[in-house]
Amino acid sequence: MFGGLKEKLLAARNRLGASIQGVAETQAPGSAASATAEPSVPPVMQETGTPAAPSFVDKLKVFIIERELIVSEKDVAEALSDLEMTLLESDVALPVCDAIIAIVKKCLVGKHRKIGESVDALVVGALKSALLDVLGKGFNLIEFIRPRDRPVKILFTGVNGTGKTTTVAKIGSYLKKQGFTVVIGAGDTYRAGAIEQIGVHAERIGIKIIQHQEGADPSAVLFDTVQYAVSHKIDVVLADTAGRFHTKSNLMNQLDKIRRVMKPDLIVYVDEAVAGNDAIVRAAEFDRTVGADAVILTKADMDSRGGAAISIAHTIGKPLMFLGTGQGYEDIMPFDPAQVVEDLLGSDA
Ligand SMILES: Nc1nc2c(ncn2[C@@H]2O[C@H](COP(=O)(O)OP(=O)(O)O)[C@@H](O)[C@H]2O)c(=O)[nH]1
Ligand SMILES: [Mg+2]
Repeated sequence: MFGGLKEKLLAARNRLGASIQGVAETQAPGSAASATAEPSVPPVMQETGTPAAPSFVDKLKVFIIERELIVSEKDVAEALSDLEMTLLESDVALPVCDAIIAIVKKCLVGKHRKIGESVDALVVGALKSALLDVLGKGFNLIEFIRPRDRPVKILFTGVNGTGKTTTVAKIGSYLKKQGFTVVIGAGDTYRAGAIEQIGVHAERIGIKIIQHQEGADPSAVLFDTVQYAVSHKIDVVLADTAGRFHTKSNLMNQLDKIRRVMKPDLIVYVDEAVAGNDAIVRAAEFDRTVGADAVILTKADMDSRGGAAISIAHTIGKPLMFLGTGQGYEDIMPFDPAQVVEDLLGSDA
């Protein structure tokens, strides 16, 4: 997941580190700093027995800041513009790139008195703060459900084929494991085979489903689902819906009716991570027309660029709640910004 982005961030981190190391060397009288760095690099033994050259990151890690270091904007300008290109190539939205660059710059430019810290730690710290800032806090579904009146009604929306139905099943299974009772409403009455598809999922995960005939009014199905949940004291209603494009006003009106009839506590917008910027544009449109309280990005397992996941919370101002990571019911993970940043920058890759 996001392997391409991880690799590119490592390269950007190296370039930033190299420019700061250059500054430190020129500010150290007689290049004393660089002299202290070299001998402490342990020679890494390869399987052949010949010592391998230490990686660039290793060199930066042992390049310790030994005296006050002053970094100017000019010193890091080139490396920052490389970072910007890296982010744009990874499908990170432009305003998010700008926000990341501004924070990294703010962290790096100026006086550094952290004597004893490595140049690499300085750079990684700056990148981490920037990523954490744009990723926001995430959204804990369990904490959302727990204190609310029953049933807690969750409506899933989005375009066709992005993984809504699969996600409804995954969330159903996840909530069941957490001890909640769940009912699913088969609100996609539009696409041929959709009712059967969600029916098969529901049976496999052992969750009750409420369904009408193909072509029925989805508002009526979901109204019945809520009634069922009320009379059976079910904790959570998961409402599947037909995929639709925000440009089709009749279908968007239908969604509006569903919203009025069902009165969801939470509207979840589902899209696929692989759609990159398209997912962000669509999410913003859905949020504007029917509203969205949280986002799920599916197919993160097939997405190497990571741009949508990095950009969506900052761009539309709604938290990313889960990432879909495969086709199985277990393949869903709560989106934890700290964990994602750790995965992207934590080890040397
Ligand atoms: N690799 C992968 N495939 C997924 C994921 N989520 C859904 N899919 C697949 O995407 C396809 C469309 O899913 P579906 O739930 O029918 O989408 P819907 O039209 O939005 O309801 C199916 O083949 C799913 O198995 C995911 O996280 N990873
Ligand atoms: Mg579906």
